Amino acid sequence: MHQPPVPHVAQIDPQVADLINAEARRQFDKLRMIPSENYVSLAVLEAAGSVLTNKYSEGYPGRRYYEGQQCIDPLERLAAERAQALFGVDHANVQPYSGSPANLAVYLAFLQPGDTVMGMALPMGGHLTHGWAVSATGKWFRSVQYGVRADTGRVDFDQVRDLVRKERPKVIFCGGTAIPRTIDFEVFAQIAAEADAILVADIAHIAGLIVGGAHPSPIGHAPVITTTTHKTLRGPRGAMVMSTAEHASALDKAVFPGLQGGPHNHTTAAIAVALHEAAQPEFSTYAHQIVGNAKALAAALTERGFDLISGGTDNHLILIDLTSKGIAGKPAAKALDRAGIETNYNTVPFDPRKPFDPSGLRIGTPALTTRGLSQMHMPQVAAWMDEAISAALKDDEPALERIAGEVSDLLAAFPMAGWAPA
Ligand code: DSN
Repeated sequence: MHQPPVPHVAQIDPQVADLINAEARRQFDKLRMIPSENYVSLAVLEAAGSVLTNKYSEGYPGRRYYEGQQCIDPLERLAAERAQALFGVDHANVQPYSGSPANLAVYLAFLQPGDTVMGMALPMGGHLTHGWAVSATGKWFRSVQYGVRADTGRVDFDQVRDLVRKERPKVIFCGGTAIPRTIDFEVFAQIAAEADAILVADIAHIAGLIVGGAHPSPIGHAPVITTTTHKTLRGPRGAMVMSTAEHASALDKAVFPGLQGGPHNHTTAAIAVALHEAAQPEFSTYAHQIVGNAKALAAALTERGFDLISGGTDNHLILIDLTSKGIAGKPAAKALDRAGIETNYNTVPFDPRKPFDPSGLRIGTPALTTRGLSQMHMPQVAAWMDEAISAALKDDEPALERIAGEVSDLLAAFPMAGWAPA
């Protein structure tokens, strides 16, 4: 059953309780390999489920539009101070509801509609809010997009430099959602300086790796940093905007009252707990293990003939072009899910297929690392993935069922916060 148990939900609304318990069980049984997902601790779960959800707190500590902030003000200060200490930034705003609002706050703080913004194109590994055409950021701003080199799968800095010189963006985003390699914040900063552009590092995917010392930090290179709190950082669904002192006021005004109303105080509490956990020495072990697992998995997949974008990984994420395996990303992801392996289909750079039926598969190791799996398990994970994809090509459902059973048998030995036998 779900941990902490949900007896009151079960009594008042058994339909919802059944779904919560079933999801907890599903998370226990499956090899969860979506690189933006994780398992939070029981402490984070408890804080996120607390009575803090009852309270409105529009404004900032000491400057609220509602009374009764005796506990919320110190809580929000604590969360912000922990973020500042952990990341080494002057200022942290912990109120953004999630990553997209955090990035929108950057636009509101520094740009007028129609101004030029630059970011990595979504199919190249960027994010919708980095100026992709279907997003408000691509519709209401003049967006210039960069990508990766076809031969290396890595950021094309020649293209970035040329575009910056020609288009003079006011804001440049680096970072994204499907980048398997280290982000060179220093080079981005040098290029941004040529145009007096504000460099924004969106570290949503790698925040936990940065804190744990398993990825270089953007501090000193990017004056503005956005991140979600629920990926490698292993906190609740939420986000933060961090910056130098110079940009603090503009960003705060953009988050509230520019974009949002009352902060989600239960989330703020859970972020504070997650930041406390991330400050412990064992978090560094976890961060390095994520990368160790991803590298071991990438090597095992390569040995089995999988075509990895950029030839491997430096971080938590692996992007596979399945073309050489004779299957598209979507049917592969669906078959893998039936085999107990949860992934997401994804475009690959220069993908000739459509985003809803792309050539690639995006996988990662944060959740399975939290679960306790290590390098020694990665050849088996690669073997299951290979077998499941071969089974999908032959419509071999019994093979997928067999793999799902083997996956669940392995995971039974690795406890998770959030589910325990009844
Ligand atoms: N949805 C997130 C991810 O999966 O990477 C990005 O917004």
